[in-house]
Amino acid sequence: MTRPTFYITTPIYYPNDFLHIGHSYTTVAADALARYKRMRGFDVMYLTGTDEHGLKIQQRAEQAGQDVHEFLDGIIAWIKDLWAKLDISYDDFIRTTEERHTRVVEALFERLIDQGDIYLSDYEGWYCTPCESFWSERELVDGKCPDCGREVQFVREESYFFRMSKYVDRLLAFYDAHPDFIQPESRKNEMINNFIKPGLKDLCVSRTSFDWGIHVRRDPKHVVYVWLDALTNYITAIGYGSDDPQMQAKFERYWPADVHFVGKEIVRFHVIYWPIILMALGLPLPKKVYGHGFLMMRDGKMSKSKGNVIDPKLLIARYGSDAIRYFLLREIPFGQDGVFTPESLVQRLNYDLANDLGNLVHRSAAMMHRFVGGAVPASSAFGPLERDLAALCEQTVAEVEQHMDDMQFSLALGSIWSLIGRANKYIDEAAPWALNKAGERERLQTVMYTIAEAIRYASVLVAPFLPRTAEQIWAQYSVEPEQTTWESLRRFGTGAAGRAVAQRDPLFPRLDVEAELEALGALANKGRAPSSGTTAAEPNQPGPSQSAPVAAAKPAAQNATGLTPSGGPPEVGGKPRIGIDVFDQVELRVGQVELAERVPGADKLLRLMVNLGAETRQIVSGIAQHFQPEALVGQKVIVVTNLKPVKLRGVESNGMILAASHEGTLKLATVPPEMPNGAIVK
Ligand code: ME8
Repeated sequence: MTRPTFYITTPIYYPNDFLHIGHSYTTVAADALARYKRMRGFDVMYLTGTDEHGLKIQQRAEQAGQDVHEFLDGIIAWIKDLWAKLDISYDDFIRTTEERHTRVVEALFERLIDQGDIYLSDYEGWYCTPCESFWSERELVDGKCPDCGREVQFVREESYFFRMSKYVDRLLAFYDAHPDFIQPESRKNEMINNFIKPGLKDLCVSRTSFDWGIHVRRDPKHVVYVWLDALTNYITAIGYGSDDPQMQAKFERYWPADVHFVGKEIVRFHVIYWPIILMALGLPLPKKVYGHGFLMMRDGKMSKSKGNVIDPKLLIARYGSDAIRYFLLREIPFGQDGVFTPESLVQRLNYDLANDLGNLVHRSAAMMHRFVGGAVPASSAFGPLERDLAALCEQTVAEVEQHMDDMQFSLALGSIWSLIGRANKYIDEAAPWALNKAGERERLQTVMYTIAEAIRYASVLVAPFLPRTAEQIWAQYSVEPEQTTWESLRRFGTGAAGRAVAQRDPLFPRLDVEAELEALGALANKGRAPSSGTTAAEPNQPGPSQSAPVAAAKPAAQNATGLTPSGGPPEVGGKPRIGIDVFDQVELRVGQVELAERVPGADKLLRLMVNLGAETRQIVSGIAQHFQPEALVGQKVIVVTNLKPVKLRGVESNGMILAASHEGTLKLATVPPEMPNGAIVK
């Protein structure tokens, strides 16, 4: 039986500079999905690569005093080394300077001219070199590029154009027939309203003002302009236009792509121009384009000139690749913007990785040695506690599958971490130390088996996200390969007994918050400039083994939590002063009330359904005496989104809304209506 295929791509990045943590974000997300799909039995094709033509690249090579090829080879080696360090499991890496690509682009350009889809005309407009984008006068903001705010140049030159306008109706019909094509859905209206409704302009697809690119065969003073060149990588890489029958079969096998992952700024090229190019070539269109949000720094978008770029290799060297992968995928709901703060990184590493997962694996191994001879014992019949944990394990598998289908990595990790939390709680409740003391051997063995089985579930579930950690746990707990498959998670209790368990250092060290914040501050903008001329790949220096502590932990609990030690500044309003890192633990987002109703039998409580962009949450709020429920519907509110869920009068509340209170009056804290649901409040 042939396996179903899954073809996933990242953008091909511009190698005009070293990549930063933002590029790593897309690549890590695609990697997690590719690994997950492989575990689910798909024949996966994961493509990434580099977009190597254009004026910008030519200029950077000149600045570096290098021949373009030499310049590019240096950066590409650096990029491949980055992906190796981040454990990116791509199946192919395409460079647009490769012959397999250039030859096909040349041929298809000729064909599109012959077909009348590409025609020669004159171009006049404003050009932003860093963004490789043309803008009309009307689109400029204060005379500058609307995307990056930099200077633009007026250009007039003979150019070839792609007749986009001819395909607009077919494109809109395609959107209608494939409502899931553009994800998240909110981006679809933006595309239609901003680019299609005002009248889709024909796209300039050649330039004569620079030389570094694929030349038009019949008119070689023209160089194929970068988006036509770039987008077609998705088909040339898998064999489109190849003479080799094996490559042709590969194209048939994988095309159309299942999903293109892109940042939101290039969604437009992927959902308008790319489908139209494919229509002109008579090819099927990709199934999905997912436009994720931006990873920002506190002071806005990352940029070298602002000095707020962090070199991902330095982060990996300090914390290990899994820690960085985890942070990127857990911290930011896929589709939304998110802010990278050193505080949030350190908190995630300390709480989720060191405390929750690391501690579960570590303390359990120690107990295996202390109580049951260092091997997983056989279990007797499960009691209620075990059945409860078993049910959660099986339910978590289903939840993760659903979230992965929706490409919601942070939610998938959230589900897995709920399970890890529950497993830790199970240990506290089942208290193996007490069973040991009381000599209840049979029960003790059942408990220790259950712990090992929960750890096996967690390790398999985290494997797409944290591949090294999964391998480490499997090695430590001697999990046989056939028990590390997704299918091995169908029934709790099928994991083998008798496996030896080794005692190892903790998987993740607990970090000293202050020392790390200082170190992270120093890491910012430590990326090397390509003009340094030393662009050859560094020797592969893997990060520290994840088991090796990277910083000596400072035990001072007050410092670790950011509370001011006694003798610090005076208290404010009765509460002690806190450090920014404590405040940063609170996640506040903009929400909109979609439903409000009284909780039966509770005169103070309202049950609200609040839309947070990526999800709608149920929140129970003690404000019923101040508001009519109907008056709240549609209101923008500020929600504390990372509170642990609680039950109020039997109704689960998953968050809290903020309100100001004064002398018995209560007013909701709100934001202007134009702030989108899910926006961060800080
Ligand atoms: O646009 N947050 O290349 P590029 C999240 N060559 N993602 C980010 C990011 C950030 N701060 N910064 C970059 C190009 N990215 C073209 C693409 S595709 C046919 C041609 C990621 O080097 C994100 O995926 O500017 C974004 O779309 C991409 O890098 C831009 O990479």
